Amino acid sequence: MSASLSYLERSKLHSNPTAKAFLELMERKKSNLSVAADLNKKAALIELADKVGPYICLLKTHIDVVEDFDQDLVDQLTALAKKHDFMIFEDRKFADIGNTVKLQYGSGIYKIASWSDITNAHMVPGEGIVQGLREVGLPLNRAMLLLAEMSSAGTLAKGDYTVKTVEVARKYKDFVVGFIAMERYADKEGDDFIYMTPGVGLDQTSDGMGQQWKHPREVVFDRGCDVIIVGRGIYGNGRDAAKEAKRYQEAGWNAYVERISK
Ligand code: 5IU
Repeated sequence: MSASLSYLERSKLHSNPTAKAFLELMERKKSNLSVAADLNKKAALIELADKVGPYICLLKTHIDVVEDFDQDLVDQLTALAKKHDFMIFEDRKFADIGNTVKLQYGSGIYKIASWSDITNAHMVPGEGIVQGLREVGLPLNRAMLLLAEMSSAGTLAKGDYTVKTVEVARKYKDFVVGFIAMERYADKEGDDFIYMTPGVGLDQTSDGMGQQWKHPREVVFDRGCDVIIVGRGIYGNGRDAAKEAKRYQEAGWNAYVERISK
């Protein structure tokens, strides 16, 4: 049901302020594109964020790969998020018990909760992981996604694991606002999850290391997902990142418009 509603209509169904603001932002900017900025130098990451900023709704980071990380990087990224109107998603994939993830999320060098609008976690440890992250994130108005599936070949996140993950998300809807998933699951009354999908490419289907890339239309129109996450398709192989981002923004948005008008 929610696959046929506009992002703006769906923003009204959320109580989580980040989810609400994110869906409004997507509509305002006409973008369901997230760029996966897997770069290991601060300057390169800032340059990419500035180039693709006008076309994206969400910058996905792996902050722990940045060799020269410092607080100034965070300050610059959050300033770019304001300038270009996008949100930040630290793809941390927490995977420990509740008490440990609380520390990993709120403290350490990165202090992820202080700057990342959205983060995510594996369900392997059980629902304590959500309770731990929620304790830190909710007072800061943050949101999280659960990893219900992965894009890589041979992933163990499937079947019953995925079903149980969705059940936990329903229990903590004030904080768990969506999934990393490869397709949209059947809605239950009151569901409106945001589906974000990595493994998206217009030109190639595989990287030879297990990654599998699908066309944006397959992801958004056929499979009903909401956000396409694109990395190397935009910045790899000396590509013109701004030009590619525009191309992916249009492909993702057209597939969404087609979906809600069917
Ligand atoms: N990513 C995946 N698959 C997954 C999950 C995360 O590719 O199932 I969860 C991340 C890894 C990388 C980005 O940061 O999404 C995809 O980048 P490429 O478009 O360059 O493959």
